[in-house]
Amino acid sequence: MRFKNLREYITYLEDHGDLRRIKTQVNWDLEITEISDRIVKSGGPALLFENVIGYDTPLLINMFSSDRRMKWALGVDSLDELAERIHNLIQMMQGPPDGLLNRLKALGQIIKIGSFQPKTVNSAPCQEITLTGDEVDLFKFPIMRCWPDDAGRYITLPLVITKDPVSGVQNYGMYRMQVYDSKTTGMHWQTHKVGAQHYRLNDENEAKSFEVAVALGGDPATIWAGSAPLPPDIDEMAVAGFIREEGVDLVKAKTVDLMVPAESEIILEGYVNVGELRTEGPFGDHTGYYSMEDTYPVFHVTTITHRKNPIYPTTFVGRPPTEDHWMGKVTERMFMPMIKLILTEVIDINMPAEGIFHNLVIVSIKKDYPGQARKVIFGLWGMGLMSLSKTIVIVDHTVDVQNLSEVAWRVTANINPRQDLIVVDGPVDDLDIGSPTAKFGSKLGIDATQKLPEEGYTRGWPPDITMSPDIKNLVDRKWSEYGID
Ligand SMILES: Cc1cc2nc3c(=O)[nH]c(=O)nc-3n(C[C@H](O)[C@H](O)[C@H](O)COP(=O)(O)O)c2cc1C
Ligand SMILES: [Mn+2]
Repeated sequence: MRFKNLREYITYLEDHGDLRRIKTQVNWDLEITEISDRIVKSGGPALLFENVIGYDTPLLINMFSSDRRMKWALGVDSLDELAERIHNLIQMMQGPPDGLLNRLKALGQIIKIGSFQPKTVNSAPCQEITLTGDEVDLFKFPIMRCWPDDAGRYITLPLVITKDPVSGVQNYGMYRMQVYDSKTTGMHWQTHKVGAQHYRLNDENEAKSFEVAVALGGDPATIWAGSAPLPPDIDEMAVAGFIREEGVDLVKAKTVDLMVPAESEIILEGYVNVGELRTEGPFGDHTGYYSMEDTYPVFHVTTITHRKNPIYPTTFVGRPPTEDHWMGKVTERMFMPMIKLILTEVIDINMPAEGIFHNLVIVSIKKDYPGQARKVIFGLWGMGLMSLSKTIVIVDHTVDVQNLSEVAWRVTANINPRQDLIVVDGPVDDLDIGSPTAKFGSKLGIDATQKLPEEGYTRGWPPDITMSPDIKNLVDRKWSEYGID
């Protein structure tokens, strides 16, 4: 199923018993977090709060927070299906396929992908209502305060749209926004993110300010795409189109020179001044800790457009797992084929919820030569946002990285700590709490593969214990005779 917008997705979830409408009055201040956190931790449904104190606008939360909903949101049967499609795409690009039939197939694929590109439309549901001047008021929407020590109310599921001032290519990133007052917010793009890069490019070009638009709501693949760590010049909307197999409709924003997803619920238009920084935070973050005050740019909202009866989409993060875990799992699956393109020995990757993406990356490899695990560790530390991985664990291909019990067993059994741990210094995630200074710290690589003689392991790796197949068959056959169950 493909969704044109958030409404269609909500209807689908409701039809499949995976959405609850809550008509009881609730407070945007903390109460919704507590309800949603209980639901997310128990694998419950998406929630549509229809009666938030002081608001007519309904609030949607937990729309992605299960494996099943995440797959529905993207219109796929499994996340590996998505990885498979990317793998095929990469293969197609790698060289001309032999034979006329294959060539025609490749041509067909390319044409198909071409039709998934964003399309420009002239009128859009997200522009049914336009608010300017004094009408601009962010408090028209039921924006949550998530945790007791949060500095204020935060927009947590925005698609922040900026333009590279040199190439003109737009970027779409999900960066939370602290609401300072009715017309200004923080703009929490971290150092290593493309929004921050656009800010720096504008600074280098001596621009005084630059335009920013923020989309809230839209079809679920488009919302998700804002969280994908794509290389700067890869268009998130093309990726969203590729996932849903239909181009995303874009419309020109009313007052800024940026294209915004036409089917959004709400669009904020405005600007960021270069050099204007303001304290942002504390914010109860997906690390499970508060991210403390820091300074970030300020977003000035000059115009708001929205649908006639908008729905406000949001999320909260906190002690894992929270909704962002399921959003991140898609990234993990989708990026595997691209990682394998360079690190061909990689078999599987797991970034478990407890490791909130950058704290723990477990990788299985097909090891063929000495030192190969180290090659993979350093390769990942040189690759996009993977460079921020604090702990990388490498195991052999025989280990199921998705099984954390198996990983704990193999890793602790296999390592000789003095030899197998690599510690290096480098850039760390802005949210890292372990490094004594922000943004710079150390990282750990663990080589838990079987060691080879060339790696100094000369006493012969012991074999795994497995039962012989004939005895297994015998016991299978006789199982009922034993009278055990
Ligand atoms: C719910 C959620 C909230 C996020 N909040 C932030 C944030 O406040 N700041 C940030 O830099 N990244 C945040 N991220 C991660 C970015 O969206 C992600 O790194 C993405 O790659 C950014 O887009 P970019 O690569 O185009 O910069 C968040 C992700 C999710 C799923
Ligand atoms: Mn991007």
